[in-house]
Amino acid sequence: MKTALITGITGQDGSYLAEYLSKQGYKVYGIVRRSSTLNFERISHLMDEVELINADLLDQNSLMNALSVSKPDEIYNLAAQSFVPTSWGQPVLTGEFTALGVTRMLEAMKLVCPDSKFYQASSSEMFGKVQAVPQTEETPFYPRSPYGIAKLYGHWITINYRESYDLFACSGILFNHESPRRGLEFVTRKITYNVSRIKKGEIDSFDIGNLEAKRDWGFAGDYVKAMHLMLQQENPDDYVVSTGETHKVREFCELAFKAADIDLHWDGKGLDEVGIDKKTGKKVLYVNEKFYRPAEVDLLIGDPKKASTKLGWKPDCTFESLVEMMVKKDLER
Ligand code: NAP
Ligand code: G4F
Repeated sequence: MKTALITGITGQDGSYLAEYLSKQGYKVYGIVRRSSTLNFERISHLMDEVELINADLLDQNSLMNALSVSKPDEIYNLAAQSFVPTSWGQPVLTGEFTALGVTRMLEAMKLVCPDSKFYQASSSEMFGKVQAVPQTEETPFYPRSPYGIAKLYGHWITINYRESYDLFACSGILFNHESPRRGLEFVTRKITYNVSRIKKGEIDSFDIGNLEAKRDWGFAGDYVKAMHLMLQQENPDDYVVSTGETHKVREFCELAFKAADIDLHWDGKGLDEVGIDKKTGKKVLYVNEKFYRPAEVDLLIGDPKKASTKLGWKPDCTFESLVEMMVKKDLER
């Protein structure tokens, strides 16, 4: 039986990965930080299958202890401050978690279990102001947020530990991936959750930011399989994981309302633009400057060719099914 240790097991990806590895017959350990109320909603169905260890990315000793206790064959470093807007409000903390946290994990692995395999959760946010379309493993980085910059540090320190100490360390440059377990502050879940509340008559409307931003959105359940595949290869390497399609936030809104049987049409321009329910004439969506970013990433679209040819990975869930799945789950809640 193989053993895996997941940091960030309480997050969206951590929960899908724990589920997947457990089904593959792994003994799964997860790192959780102590808090005054339990925060295990996404893994409540897995509590008999996973073993949780208290540790924090800010605390080197606790990470070393987690590795000594679990003796993992594979380490998946998913923990991070992952919400881009928060990274402008808390840039130093974001650097501590999302950048230096990776060095702490790699140091712990180097000292406690150098023969383990390591996965780092890198991000398409590192491409930022994109230097090529589509983005590949060779595309130069140009991050646009303290989060993107912290992730770039994590990416390079992973490569550096691989080259300096011959560790089996891989970095997955994952494009946006979503699910019904996505945090409510991210745009996709914010839309599907609020559409379901409008449908149920709980609210009349909600506010949104930049409708023109384009993202390459996939399903988290598909993406965790790519993480696992990277650690099953003969040699460590870095891979772009994406669908190869891009869509505007505007299109996501239209499809989400459609999935709730509401035909959305637009009126006005820029900050005065509103989304209107065609049947009732009610305004259901307002553009609010509050959700604009100091520096935006306008377009992301990844080329998953390397992941497809070398890992044999491909996403199963389409953009349309992803939106429908998320709206359906929010309506059921
Ligand atoms: P998420 O839902 O925000 O989960 C983040 C996890 O990190 C949570 O379990 C959180 O624990 C944990 N964490 C945060 N700070 C910590 C600390 N100091 N010590 C220990 N644990 C800590 O993120 P996600 O969407 O699952 O993403 C997983 C990883 O992939 C992140 O590194 C993210 O930056 C990266 N990524 C995500 C995407 C995407 O589209 N989802 C794309 C590219 C890369 P609590 O529950 O205690 O807060
Ligand atoms: O859903 P978002 O907040 O995701 P973002 O910033 O792309 O970051 C996510 O994906 C990264 C991979 O590229 C991860 F590394 C990161 O951890 C995270 O998972 O915003 C997506 C887009 C942005 O352009 C934003 O300006 O949606 C736009 N947007 C428009 N209105 C909004 C809103 N974003 C949010 N969060 N809330 C809005 O009301």
